[in-house]
Amino acid sequence: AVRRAVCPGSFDPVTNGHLDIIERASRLFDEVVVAVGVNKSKSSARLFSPEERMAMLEQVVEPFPNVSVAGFEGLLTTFCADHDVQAIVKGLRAVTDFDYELQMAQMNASLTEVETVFVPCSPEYSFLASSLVKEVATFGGDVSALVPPDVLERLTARLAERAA
Ligand code: COD
Repeated sequence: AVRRAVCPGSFDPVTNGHLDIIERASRLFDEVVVAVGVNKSKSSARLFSPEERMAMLEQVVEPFPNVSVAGFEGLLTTFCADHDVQAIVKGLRAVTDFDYELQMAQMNASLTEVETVFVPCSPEYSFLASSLVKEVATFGGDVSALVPPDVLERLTARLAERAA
């Protein structure tokens, strides 16, 4: 049977830390679906629309033939059931991620018995978060080592639009 995993997130925008986890998941599983959450609750705080976030992801996962990109609304466990996904892959940056991730993993397992696999993030990305990338870039800091080149370009353009 095909072993299929999901890498879920907001990806606003995708960072090199996300990409590291996606790439490693692609070596562990036959197929990986990167699922972009489009729940309305936090949408006003987003810099990029769901379509833009998915387009950036599609560009950066192009080198990995067994990775695809999808959007999802509602519960992640519903997405897993609909797409025949057996495992949720999450990157852990620090113990502070663990509390919340463990709680979500146990809730998700109680809903559908889907397994969550934690992958320790690479040390060079342990401080990396989309929110910090946006904040640093907004105030003119150099984030070129933290996001893929195409994402940097879109981020720079979007922030310039916002400032205008
Ligand atoms: N290094 C490695 N991994 C990283 C890094 C990094 N620097 N940064 C982030 N990650 C990984 C983490 O595993 C993280 O979970 C994932 O990438 C995505 O990160 P974000 O910030 O883009 O996404 P989040 O945390 O906002 O996404 C949360 C979900 C959308 C996954 C979650 O809210 C969800 O499942 N929502 C659907 C509704 C639902 O089912 N709720 C019930 C849950 S019990």
